[in-house]
Order: sequence, then structure tokens, then C-alpha cells
Amino acid sequence: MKLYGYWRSTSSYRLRIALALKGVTPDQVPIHLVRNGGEHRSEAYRAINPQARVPSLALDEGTVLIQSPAIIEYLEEVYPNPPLLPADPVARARVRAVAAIIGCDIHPLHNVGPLNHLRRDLGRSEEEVGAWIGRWISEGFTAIEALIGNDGYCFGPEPGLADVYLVPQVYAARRFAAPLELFPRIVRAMTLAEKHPAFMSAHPASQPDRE
Ligand SMILES: N[C@@H](CCC(=O)N[C@@H](CS)C(=O)NCC(=O)O)C(=O)O
Repeated sequence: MKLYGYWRSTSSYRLRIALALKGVTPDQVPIHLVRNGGEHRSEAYRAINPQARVPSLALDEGTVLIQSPAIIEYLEEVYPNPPLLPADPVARARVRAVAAIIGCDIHPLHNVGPLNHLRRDLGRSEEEVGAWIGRWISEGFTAIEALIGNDGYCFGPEPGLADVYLVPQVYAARRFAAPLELFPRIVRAMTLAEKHPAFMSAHPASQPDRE
């Protein structure tokens, strides 16, 4: 297997965590999102992923999977142990809701493309861009803080899909200097995950292309 990703990309980070929790270790192919106008925009990479984003996962027989939610669901189906989702359908829906808040409602708003649009096309200052990022992280984290449990990881003593999404989002929040004081449950789950070997190995600072 080959994982095309970028050390500090939130979506690549979440996929690395899911792979590590499942004990799957693909070869890593770094795709630099900034250098040379973004290697992800090259023709060579578009031939692998027509959406020109990371991550992509090439299976051993050559099929390429894209979009971290789809790839993580694939991993859950093909490598069911340890499970990232609980067995109960209502509990599964709750876990997926937290993942969706991050994957659909927070992360897309501070992705490279939209931020560059704010800066370059709409002429917004760095201060305005920072306020934009903080606003969406804060709104999403307020909902997640109300949805996750009081101890352990997001939903109990074992890490699951919600943690796979949450940890990279907290990493991004820290990188963008978004305040976390109002989110003690989120910080608690993050602190626990930071000591877990799968989360440690998936951390941006542990990647071969880290800067
Ligand atoms: N929903 C997609 C998002 C993928 C995505 O947008 N990745 C970012 C890095 S975190 C990217 O490649 N951005 C490049 C760009 O926007 O030009 C996923 O979860 O895989």
C-alpha cells in the first residue's frame, strides 16, 4: 500500500491515525502542498487523485482510494479489529456526528484553498483570516464539547472514529492559535490520545517529510 499525504495536512493526519490504530503500515509518499505551487496540483499527482488533494491511498493491486472519510470507512470494513465504531446503531450515529462536524463543518473552512481565496482574491488581512478560522473552530468545538463524554477518549476508554477526527483538528486549532480553554472535555481526550502509540506515530512531527 502507498499513502500519499503531507505531514501537516489534517486529513492526512486523520487517515494516518486510523491506519496506525488498525496496524496497517503503508509506504509513505510525501506530496508537498506548498512547494512549487503545490505538488498536489501537478499532472503526475492528478493522475493519481483527480481532485488534487491529499490523502490518497493506493492499494497493493493498484486501486487508488481518495477522501479520508471514504478511506477510513474502507479500513473499518476490511480491518474490523480494533473497531473504530461501536456496535449499537445509535452510538455509531453519535460518533459519526462528531466526525462530520469536523470533516464537513470545520476543516473545509480552513483548508488551503478557501484561506488562499480569502487572502488573494478577497484581499483579507492575516488578522481577518485568523478570526475566520477561530470562529468556525470555536463553533464546531462548542457542539463537540456538548456531545462527547466526561472521561476517557471522546466516547469511552478506547479511542475511536471521533478521536481519529478530533486529534488532528485540535492540532490545527493550536497551529492557528485558536483558544481551547472553553473545551475541557476536548482537551482531556486530546491529552489521553497524545500518549497513545498509534496517535504518536501518526503525529505530524513523526513524519518523514516534517519540516
Ligand atoms: N474531505 C477531504 C479533504 C482533503 C483535503 O482537502 N486535503 C487538503 C489538505 S488537509 C488538501 O489537499 N488541500 C489542498 C488544496 O486545498 O489545494 C478528505 O478528508 O480527504
